[in-house]
Amino acid sequence: MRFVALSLFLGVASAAVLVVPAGGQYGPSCPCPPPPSAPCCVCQPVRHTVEIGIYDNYFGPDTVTVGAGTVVRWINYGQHRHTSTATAGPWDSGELGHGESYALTFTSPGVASYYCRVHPREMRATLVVR
Ligand SMILES: [Cu+2]
Repeated sequence: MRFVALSLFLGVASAAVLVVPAGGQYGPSCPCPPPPSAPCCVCQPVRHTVEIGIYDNYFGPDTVTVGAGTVVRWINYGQHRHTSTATAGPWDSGELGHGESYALTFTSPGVASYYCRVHPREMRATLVVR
């Protein structure tokens, strides 16, 4: 019975999220204006974004823990070209120049090691998704 009550509560909570008043947060890809305009689509909630810096020649921070559903964005602040490349293969940003970035959404828990293909010896880091 407790579980049922909790589910109902969560149902009410998520219904409330759908009627965020003007000024509420909407995803960058959402094409429709916020209420009170007539709803034209279902807007996705804004995803939490975590930034990881790429420098010459290290990732900072080199170990990052995020919650499932988080967008992780690597930004190259260095002067040289670098990559964010998963050791086990799930992603490879390709070479990023100064100021370029690469973003992924991590939807399920796990631990991934990644490195820079240009500087594989010195640039190594870990991403933990909980
Ligand atoms: Cu590099």
